[in-house]
Amino acid sequence: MTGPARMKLFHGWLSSASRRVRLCLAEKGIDYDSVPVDLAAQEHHTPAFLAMNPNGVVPALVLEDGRFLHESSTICEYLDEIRPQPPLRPVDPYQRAVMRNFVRWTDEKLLPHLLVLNWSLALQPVAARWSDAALAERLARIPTAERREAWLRIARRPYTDEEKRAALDQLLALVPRMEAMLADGDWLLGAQYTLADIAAVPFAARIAELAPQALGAPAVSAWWQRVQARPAYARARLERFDAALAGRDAGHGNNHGNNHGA
Ligand SMILES: N[C@@H](CCC(=O)N[C@@H](CS)C(=O)NCC(=O)O)C(=O)O
Repeated sequence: MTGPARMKLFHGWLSSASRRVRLCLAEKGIDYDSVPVDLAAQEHHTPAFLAMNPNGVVPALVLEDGRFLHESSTICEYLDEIRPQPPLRPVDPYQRAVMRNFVRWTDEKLLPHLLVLNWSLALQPVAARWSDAALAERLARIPTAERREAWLRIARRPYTDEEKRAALDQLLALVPRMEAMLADGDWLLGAQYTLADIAAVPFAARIAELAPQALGAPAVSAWWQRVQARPAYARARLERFDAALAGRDAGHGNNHGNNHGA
């Protein structure tokens, strides 16, 4: 006997955009089918995946009625619309606009730098082994020029230590920005936990691993403790990057082992 249809999330365990959606689903208490996508095997560049997300990136959400949604920020807003409790967006339109601008800032100004750091660890060892012919064939499946270039870099011109240091510096811009926003309350927009906090969590989690001292700013440090104490944080399973990769490299068959993220 089959139960009622559930949403299906195609995601990467280590992917920041996927983590954001898992956090949102967990806050809402929505049960869903989890479908990990193997990025190194380019499962997200198959025709079947591109039909769900034409950008060829994770996550993609399949709704109960079979329709698809992509873009983590859009998915989170959609989930808040259809499942209003607990609310994850401010009621005040101005605050909502501030929330959206913050989320957009994390997408545009943080994710590209985290990509440099994460792909160097997770994808470079795999992509560097591809032959020129295999690489050309793989690049041809990637729908955007930006990500084709990123895959070419990681396969053939790995990011230098200097580039990685610069990427980390850019990522750390999150901390002073959050410290200023937290002057008015426990969460980024004041008293309410919102999609702005959820957008920041995956980046904070990586900063906690890469440069833990940077999270020492007083308000950010207290925020990070509060985030980790939320039951939804545990349910979203933001496993440590190094532990997940060690599991993969040791060939453990855990469900974190075969996928990678930015
Ligand atoms: N703006 C997109 C970004 C999605 C994205 O970049 N996903 C990364 C993982 S965080 C990915 O799929 N990387 C693999 C690739 O680009 O080939 C969103 O928020 O959904």
